[in-house]
Amino acid sequence: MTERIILHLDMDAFFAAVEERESPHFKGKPVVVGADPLEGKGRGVVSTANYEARKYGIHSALPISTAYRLCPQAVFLPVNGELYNEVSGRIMEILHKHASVVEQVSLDEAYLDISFVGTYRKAEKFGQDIREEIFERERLPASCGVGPNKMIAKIACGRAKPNGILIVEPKDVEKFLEPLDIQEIPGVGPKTAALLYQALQKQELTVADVKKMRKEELIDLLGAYGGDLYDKVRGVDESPVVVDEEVKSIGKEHTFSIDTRDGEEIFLVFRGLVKDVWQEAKEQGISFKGITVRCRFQGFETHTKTKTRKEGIKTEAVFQKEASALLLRFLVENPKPVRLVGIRIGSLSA
Ligand code: TTP
Ligand code: MG
Repeated sequence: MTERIILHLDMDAFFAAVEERESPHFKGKPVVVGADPLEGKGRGVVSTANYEARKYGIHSALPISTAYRLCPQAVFLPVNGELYNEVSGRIMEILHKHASVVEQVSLDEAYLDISFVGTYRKAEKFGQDIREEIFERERLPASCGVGPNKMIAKIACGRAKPNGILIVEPKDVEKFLEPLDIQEIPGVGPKTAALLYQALQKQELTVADVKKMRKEELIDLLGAYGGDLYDKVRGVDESPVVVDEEVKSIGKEHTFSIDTRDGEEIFLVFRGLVKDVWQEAKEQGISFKGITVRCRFQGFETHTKTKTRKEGIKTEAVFQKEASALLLRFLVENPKPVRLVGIRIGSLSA
């Protein structure tokens, strides 16, 4: 693969930053967005906290009752998903204006393949210009990481936060990674880390420690992922920046007026969406193999599942069956109330 230059952009404390922008008198105060704390008795979790609130140990996914205990004087706000969605759309538009290969990963995060700029010096200027444009237009801080692949760009962006930019040139990649905790490598969660600690008889491991392991050892310990990890600790990651197929595909979604766990209601609405998408695809003469189902739970946690069949989908019944099976998996895996369901078709067949 020829040498690439990849940029990762991620907004700082996104939901909280939007709220601070909307209410300037929050400036300097700890702000927590998420479930209602109900004076410490509330259920649900923190969606995000601004950097001021993070000083108290508050972070995403923490029970809201714990957040209240840590900092009862913080400003606690509900999640205003529609607003963040709108802002996100405008930020993504800015990115699309400057690059054609943009992969949006979440509301506030995207990868850009900016190999076209040619040099890392120009890449730094590109990143700074984008951060400035976002700030000028939206008054929101963004951080950027730049490197030869997605993994390095993402880790660099995390280390540039808040409101910074970090460039890691190919010659510096290994030096950059070596001192980092092994859990900074994407895909190494607590379970993988525990297996590695056990194998190396240590309580903590850096990338440099894991780099000493042979490829076979890693594969024996972690299966196929061991092979990937062998590459990753060496700074190698060939995954491409995947352009969203949205323009070519058809999709529909529905936001429930009240978050619900009523399976009958969820499936009734969902079957309607699937039917609409099927009709639209027929009208446009589009045949397709891929189905993506999106589910947003209370707290704005959004997930997608995709299934691509070998053959095109020929009947509405098959489409309904495949789509429902994906949705059912969400409901089985996550007990939270559902806020939104969506269906999208992709992978168009010839
Ligand atoms: P992140 O980019 O992970 O976090 P952040 O933007 O709040 O903070 P930073 O990037 O500076 O570390 O997530 C983006 C938004 O997604 C976040 O503002 C709120 C939402 N979110 C949740 O609702 N639940 C979660 O568990 C996480 C991680 C994020
Ligand atoms: Mg962010």
